[in-house]
Amino acid sequence: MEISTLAKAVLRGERRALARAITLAESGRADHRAQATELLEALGQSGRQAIRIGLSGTPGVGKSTFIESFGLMLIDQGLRVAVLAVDPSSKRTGGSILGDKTRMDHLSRAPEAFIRPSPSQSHLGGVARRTRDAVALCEAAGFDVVLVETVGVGQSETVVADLSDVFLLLLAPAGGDELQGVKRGIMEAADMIVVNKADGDLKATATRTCADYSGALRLLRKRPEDPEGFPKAMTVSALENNGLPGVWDEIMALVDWRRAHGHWDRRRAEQARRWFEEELRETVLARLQTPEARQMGANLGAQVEAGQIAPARAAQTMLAAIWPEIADTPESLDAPQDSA
Ligand SMILES: Nc1nc2c(ncn2[C@@H]2O[C@H](COP(=O)(O)OP(=O)(O)O)[C@@H](O)[C@H]2O)c(=O)[nH]1
Ligand SMILES: [Mg+2]
Repeated sequence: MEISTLAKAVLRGERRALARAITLAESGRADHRAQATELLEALGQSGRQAIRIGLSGTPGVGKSTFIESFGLMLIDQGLRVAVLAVDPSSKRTGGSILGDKTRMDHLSRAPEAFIRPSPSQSHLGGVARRTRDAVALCEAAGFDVVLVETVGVGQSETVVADLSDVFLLLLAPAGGDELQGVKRGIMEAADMIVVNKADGDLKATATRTCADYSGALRLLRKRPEDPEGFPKAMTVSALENNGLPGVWDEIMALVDWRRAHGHWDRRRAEQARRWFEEELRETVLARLQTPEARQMGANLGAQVEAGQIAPARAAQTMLAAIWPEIADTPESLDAPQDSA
């Protein structure tokens, strides 16, 4: 299919075209990636923006249940909802959302929804890039809200926080000591902490947990991108469908405030810059990791160990072979790593 034809179908919001476009973007093949880039460029002018909501939480906390209830509520309000997953640990057969489609039974059957499991690839950088592209494709397809779910595995929350406009941390009700189990970095990235399962026997514990986190959030450094009262903690019951409109209201209050004060655009601009820098790094590293490059690197490394060649000379020799264009300026690879 022509890229321009696919672009038009995506812009019309056709879910099959969107799925196909995401498959292109997820492909490891260089020609597919080139097509995906061409497609994203063709779609870049659409000017459509979704509200991108990142959702993180440990397995069992109720992410899928929350997304099902929350997504259906948004659809009820006339919105179109896309759900993407980031799970660096997922294998082709066991993608987190795929196994969960039963939990999202109603949502997955709604014509206003689009659900996509995590790409099956373990390398986090690759997953991050593919998810970014998938989010951009969903935006171009006219989805109003893009929910990006991640299980709390290693650095995947950071990836999701970095591609969302609003980042939610979902927690379960728990005793007092549990607070320490949440990594500080995640707390600092969260715009809202949502304590789920505030129902039945768990209701009182949920309320207490929520109060604990409200207190903890108040102790964090104040961020310029937050209005009064944020980040904030709330309780919900995804199962009994309680408190979800309140979560949406707070998200919209935050979004409106950030838009009005320039933080929305600034955050997106900063994200775009970081993605560019990452893409650059990934591309350079990929060039060093072809089988030929690895072989050459192993040989040169052995020579360096044996004292037969100076490290700098070995590096230059290797670059001259695999990347003649930049071999003259090896110091350009020496740029300081940013902390992101
Ligand atoms: N009591 C209660 N149970 C819930 C709630 N939300 C989810 N659960 C249950 O928690 C378990 C894990 O839910 P799931 O959505 O699969 O969690 P995930 O692993 O984070 O996606 C399931 O048995 C759900 O029925 C809730 O609001 N209240
Ligand atoms: Mg799940």
